[in-house]
Amino acid sequence: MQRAAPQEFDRVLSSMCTQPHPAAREAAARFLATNPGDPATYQAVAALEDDALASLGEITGLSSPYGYIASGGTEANIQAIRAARNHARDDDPNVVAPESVHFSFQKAADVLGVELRTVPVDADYRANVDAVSEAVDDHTILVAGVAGTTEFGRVDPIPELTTIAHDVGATMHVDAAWGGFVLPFTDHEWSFAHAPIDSMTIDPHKFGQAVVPAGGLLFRERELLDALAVDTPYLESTSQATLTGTRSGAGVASAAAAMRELWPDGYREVYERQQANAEWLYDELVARGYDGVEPELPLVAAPIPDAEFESLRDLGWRISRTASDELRVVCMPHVSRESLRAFLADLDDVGSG
Ligand code: 0PR
Repeated sequence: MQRAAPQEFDRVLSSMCTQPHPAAREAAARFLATNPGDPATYQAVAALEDDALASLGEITGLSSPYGYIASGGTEANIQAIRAARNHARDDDPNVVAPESVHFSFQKAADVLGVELRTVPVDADYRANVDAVSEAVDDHTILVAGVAGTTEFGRVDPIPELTTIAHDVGATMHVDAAWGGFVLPFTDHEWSFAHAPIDSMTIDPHKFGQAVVPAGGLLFRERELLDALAVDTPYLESTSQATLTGTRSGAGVASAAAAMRELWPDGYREVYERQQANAEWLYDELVARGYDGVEPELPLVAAPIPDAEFESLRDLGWRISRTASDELRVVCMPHVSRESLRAFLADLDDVGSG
């Protein structure tokens, strides 16, 4: 029987996933056959989920977080909106978010029957505060800001957005799915410690170096988590707040292990190395005449011609482009300076510069 080769990470430059930390891999293997959806039966993994939540609380400035380890950012975003909707009980609910918001918000709006109002970003790809302010009304149940956008790695003005949300009685949600494990080492105001935000998405399976699937959903107040709970009559535990039923114990155990191992020093080292890589790559691209977008977090975007993009893909580089055709290089933990040098050498071969 032929076996498929495992993913080679050398040339993966646009993914938001990475090689899991060895401790995360090992923990995942040990908990493969467990189901945190049934905590009374699988008690060891349920205890690890508490550890993982406590770590996520430390990372995001929340001393007693409510929430759980989700399947990823999509589930966490859907559930944050669902919690806000159930809590608000509005007959015509809307959600206001910058247009840079991840496409999981469209899925959420669709499954939850909520109107999604996306508003323009400013010239530097951040949520335009005035536009958000104009879009909210008495039926707004949630305002979202992104802390580390998918396309440009930008951080929205979270404190300002929080004020707008709370002025109309809406919940404030921050999507830090990708940025959450690097932002603690920057000056950005993004977390529960910087503004009275209500909920957050932060994914261990991205910069957290856990195995897939491991997302994170956090609430400041128990009320919002409780707004998700349904009764579970035949289980020992009496209610369940997650969207999925049976869940990956491997994801949960690996998230707990990765954070135990890496927070804070391991994550800081990765941030510093990958931010330096991103800035170096940006300078190299600009020196070659590409009109790059300055990396605020470890993500570089630059418009490149179709032909060059296709040639680089043909050479095996796993790269993608933004909606406006900028090449995106996401400097995840597996991306080395050496591989960026090799990428630039290939770009020089195929490019006009
Ligand atoms: N929020 C933000 C800010 C994101 O960037 C993403 C994913 C999500 C939410 C959704 O997270 P899940 O994919 O865990 O549900 N952003 C990446 C993207 O859509 C996901 C990705 C990851 C894509 C790895 C490719 C890949 O190889 O581009």
